[in-house]
Amino acid sequence: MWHAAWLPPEAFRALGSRRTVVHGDGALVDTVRSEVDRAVAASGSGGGPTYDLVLALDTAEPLPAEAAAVRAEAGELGPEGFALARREGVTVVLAGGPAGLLYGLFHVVRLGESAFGADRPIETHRPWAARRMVDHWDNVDVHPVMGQVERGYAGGSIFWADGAFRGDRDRIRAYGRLLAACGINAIAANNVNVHATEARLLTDRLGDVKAIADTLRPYGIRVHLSVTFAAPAVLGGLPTADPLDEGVRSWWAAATRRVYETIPDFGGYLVKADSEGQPGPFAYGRSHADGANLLADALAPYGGVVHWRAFVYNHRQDWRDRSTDRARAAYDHFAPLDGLFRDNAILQVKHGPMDFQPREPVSPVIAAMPATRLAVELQATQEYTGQQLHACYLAPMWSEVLAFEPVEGRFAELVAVSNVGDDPFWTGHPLAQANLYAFGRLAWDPDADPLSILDEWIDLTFPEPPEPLRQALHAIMDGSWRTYERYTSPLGVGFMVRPGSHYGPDVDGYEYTPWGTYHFADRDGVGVDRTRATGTGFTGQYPAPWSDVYESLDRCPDELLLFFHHVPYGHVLHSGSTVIQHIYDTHFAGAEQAAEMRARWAEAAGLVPADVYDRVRERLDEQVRSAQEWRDQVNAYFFRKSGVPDAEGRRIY
Ligand code: GCW
Repeated sequence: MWHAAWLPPEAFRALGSRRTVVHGDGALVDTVRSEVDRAVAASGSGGGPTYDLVLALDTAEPLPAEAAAVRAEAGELGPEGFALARREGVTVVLAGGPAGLLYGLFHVVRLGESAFGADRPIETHRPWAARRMVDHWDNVDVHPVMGQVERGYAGGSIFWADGAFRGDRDRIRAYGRLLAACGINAIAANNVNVHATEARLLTDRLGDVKAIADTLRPYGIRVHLSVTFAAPAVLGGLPTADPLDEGVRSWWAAATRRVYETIPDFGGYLVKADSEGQPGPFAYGRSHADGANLLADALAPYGGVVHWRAFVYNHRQDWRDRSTDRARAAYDHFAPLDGLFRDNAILQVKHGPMDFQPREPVSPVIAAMPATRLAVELQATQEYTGQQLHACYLAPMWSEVLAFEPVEGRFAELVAVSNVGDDPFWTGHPLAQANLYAFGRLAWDPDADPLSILDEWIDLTFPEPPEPLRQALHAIMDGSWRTYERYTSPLGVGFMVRPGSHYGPDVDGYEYTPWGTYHFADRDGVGVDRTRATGTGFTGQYPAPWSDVYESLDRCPDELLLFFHHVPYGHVLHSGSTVIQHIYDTHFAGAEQAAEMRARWAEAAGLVPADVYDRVRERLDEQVRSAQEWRDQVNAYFFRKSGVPDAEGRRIY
């Protein structure tokens, strides 16, 4: 069996002990009914002559008087929105559509007893974005290098094993339930790197995709598929995959028609093209707008969308060539195409210009394409943030990204790379569940406070948590992203991870590789000069005032200094410290904080189930070990390069 994550039976206690009536029809309303029945059955009560909770579609006829009163005040709810109020001893959830009723139900679960206490004024909830999606980097076959799940740190895939569909519908259904309970309504079921077997999900393996879609549908989740741009050639035997070729266009039209005949509510395609070896329109001298529009046109008759990734850069660059800057690539490729994409083409942009580092500036692409639908891609799977061996609560980082003023309102949806696998705890590290939960909540409301989200997650996952447990969890998780940042690469410079696995320190691991991920440390200084004045000019991709803030050595925020500037070790930060002393101080502090996290977890002993306790403790042991390794390698490296001793005389090897 698997861990209940944020839906343990106890979280349904308040609901299950009430008498509930459900008004409305349809498959999702049936799901709501079955959730209520299950909660009632588990609590062994729920009887009584009157009702305490009304869950109603606003179109249901007749509506009980309490719900009609809410309808009179609620305003436009939309298909996924709902209103909640409590008056005279009855709680009402009124939804604008069946999915809204499901979200309203899970909101009642979140509220617990407080949904049934004192009167509550009407509150309305509507998702900020219509699509809230997770992308699985799950392979169907076990890939010789990447395994079953690329960058997966939670065991195998819940969908695929060794080339076959696993067919574990109970697990997939349980997954759908978890996703719905945090507001997620779409998934991509396979890796964006589409290998030979995965390509066939579009054609003769479509039945597997249908099985997943059928299983997730009762929880309001639509399935999308990663496809290879070369499909007409590799699957259809055409001589070309040129997006402007008529034969290619009809091939995609026919393939897409078959998909919708099989899965009428299919979400659409996800494409990684001309990126890290995946095929794309460049081979035919066509643009990425041509490529995306080809698929958008095939999907349009059915209301489908194509998510087209902007992660396009030269991964075969020469480290000797200082003029090529990977950070520039997405903007250079895509900003000139603004306005050329179809309405149902969504450009999916990683949140930073590089690649999911613990600290990056926000991608300038997001502010540069006002006439294009954009999705911002976040990475719940902790590729560069401790691989689910380290506790690293990412919502504070994501919130910073989403609140960055030039990008606010510039993107239409959020996507996260999934951190889920067939591990009993879903995410390897039980505390990493909070990242998936928080992603869903932020995709629903990007302004939500990450620490309040964490409290929601704590209350659901550990129902009625004793205060010491809540405090220990906050002590461990609230600042865990910044702690991770402290003991890894300094001041926004990024990478310094072991090539390939991306786990653990290797300061020069990427310094002379073709991947474009350099720090340029020498005996005098460190950092990448990305200024317009003397560097790669990347700062010029930002709108004012950020183009000037980042350009200026004085104004550039400390945490991004080495992303934008190459400075001497003695350069004084806004904090008052020198760069070299900052490196030493943060690395000693970060490793110490990791040890404190482990100490705090001891307080949770006996307050959480033993299997959760043990799993987290094991992982904290590894985090402490790894943080020390990072500390010692990074400090030794910079001490040896610079020759500058630590002002506090601590041990550097
Ligand atoms: O972060 C990098 C990963 C690759 C991944 C790629 C991408 C799916 O190291 O494993 O490939 O990004 O986002 O496409």
